[in-house]
This record gives sequence, structure tokens and C-alpha cells, in this order.
Amino acid sequence: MTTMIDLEEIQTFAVQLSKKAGQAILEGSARRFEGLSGFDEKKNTADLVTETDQATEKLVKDEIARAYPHHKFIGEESWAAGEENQLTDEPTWIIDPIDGTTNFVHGFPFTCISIGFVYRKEPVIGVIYAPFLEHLYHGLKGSGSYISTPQHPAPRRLPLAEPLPLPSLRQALVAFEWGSDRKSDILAKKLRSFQRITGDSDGGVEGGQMVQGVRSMGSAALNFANVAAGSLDLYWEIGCWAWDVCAGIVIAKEAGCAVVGSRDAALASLSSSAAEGQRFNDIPPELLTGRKYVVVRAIADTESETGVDAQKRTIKTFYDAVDEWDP
Ligand code: LIP
Repeated sequence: MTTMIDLEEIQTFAVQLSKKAGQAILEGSARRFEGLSGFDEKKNTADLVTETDQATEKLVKDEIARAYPHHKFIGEESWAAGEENQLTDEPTWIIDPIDGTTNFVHGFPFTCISIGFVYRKEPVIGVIYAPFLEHLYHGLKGSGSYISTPQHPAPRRLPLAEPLPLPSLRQALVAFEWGSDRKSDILAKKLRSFQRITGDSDGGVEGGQMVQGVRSMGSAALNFANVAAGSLDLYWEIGCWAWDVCAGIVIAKEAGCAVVGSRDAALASLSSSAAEGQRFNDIPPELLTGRKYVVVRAIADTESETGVDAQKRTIKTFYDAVDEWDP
């Protein structure tokens, strides 16, 4: 029997839960800056976890278990503790209690909770709440995505403005992250990629795309949310996880963005004859969990090109410029 689930109700629950978690993050930050709590290193000094990450994840997990006892739960800290859950067809919550932990430790405000909800292996609900900014993003498959802020408490649909054309990467503001993997072989690929993305091909940088600027929010979720809002044109990262991006994928797709995974899968999806599940802008499980992501904002049609074709062109140009590695 197919269990009908009420996605609207689940989204409402997730929004309320994000606010409760946001309060826990603020209280945790206050304790941190009173010297009452510290942080630990996971993989290295650039991969941090705090008591607040763990306490907030427990708060969220317990609330979900009370409200939806049959749902599955995948969280960054639960996974780190060995609860590696495989994605099934069951309703599944994919949570990062604090996305931007390094920002949290430093008191840098681009910190958020990311609450994703997956049904039949498809991300269908996303909620991202940044408590220091009081920015709430939420999206539900087929119903659009929205932002609420203190200046505009009533949800505003994303993107915030009518999408514009994107003639080339030379007109783009892009985000990428240094991430926590800084070994020489991977760092060399990151640096070469960053050089090509930012370099001036007229000034001697072979393959330089000379983007207008680069931003690193330190939070995959907030990078996705800003591409959805239209304030970033593209975000690329290799090495973050499903819990960093699940909510952002829903919010971005509902704002007309294109989301692709690895280079090979992305380029294969550009052709119109792509197989089921490999079609452009599909989100198969292997993309959600594949730890390689590119998201491009909604782009306006022009007389010579549809917005979707402009997204495909942008992704191909971008992937032609950067290196790739396995995280
Ligand atoms: C962070 C990601 C970010 C990545 C960082 C880190 P966390 O997640 O959101 O994109 O560059 O290395 O993984 O660890 O703060 O939840």
C-alpha cells in the first residue's frame, strides 16, 4: 500500500523545526563566546564539529522521531558516529544541523541549519534557516521556493527578480569553496581550476573565463540558496555531502535553477537523448550522494537561446574550464 504523505504539512513542520534549531544555534554560539564550549577537529583543522552541532542534530532528530516515527533520518553527526544509512524509498530526512560550522566557530554569520526531505529517493522539501541573519528559505517540489527575512517577513518567491540572460561566464558571480581537503594533489587541481575560472585569457591565462567575482559563503546550503535567489550565478563544489546540499537542491530547482553532478554525468545529461534518470536537471540518488555539484541560476530566454540551453551552455563551458577529482 502506498502511504500517502502530506508534503505541505511536512514542510510546515520543517520550517517550525528550523526555527527551533536556529534558537539552539544562537544559544550555542553565546556559550561558545562565553568560553563555555569548544570544538573538535574531524578530518583535519579545517573540518570542525562542536557540541552545538551534536546537540542541535539530537534536538532535530528527536523532534522528527516524535512527529514521524516511521521516517528515516540521515544526519551529518549521526553519520559521523557510524549510523551510515543507505537512501531507501522510505520518507527520509537529510539534515545538516550546522552547515558552515567553521563560520559558527569564528562567529561569521553565514551559518545555517539545512533540512532536506527525500521521498522515493527524490529530494522534495528543502528548508534552510540562517539564524544570525534571520533568513529562512523553503521550497516544496512543484510549489516554488521562497525567502523570508526580517525586512520582508512575508515569503517572497525565488528568484527575487525576473531572471536575466547570462551571455557568458564573464558576466557571472560564482561561488566555490576551499573545502577541507587540502592535500597537494587535490589542492593543485583546485588552484588550477580557480585560476581558469578567474583568469583573463586576453592577459595570458590559458582558458581563463574571467568571471566577475568569486564568493565563498563557507556553507554549501547558503551557496545554493543564493543561486536560487539569483544573487549568485553559479556554485560549484566537490567534497561536500548530501546533507549539505539536499535542501538547497530543492530550493534551487524550485527557483528554476539547473543542478548537475559530476562532469561525465552532467555532460551526458546535456544531450536530448539522455536516458531516464540521466535527463538534464534530474536528481537521481547518485547525484544527491555523489559529492560533486554544480548549480546554475534561472536564466532568461533570448531571441537566440532558451534559458535552459543557456544553463546547459554555461555548465559545459564551466566543466571545460575546471579539473575534477574524487573526494
Ligand atoms: C561545509 C560545507 C562547505 C564546505 C565545507 C564544509 P559543514 O559543511 O557546507 O560547502 O566547503 O568544507 O563541509 O562541515 O560546515 O557542515
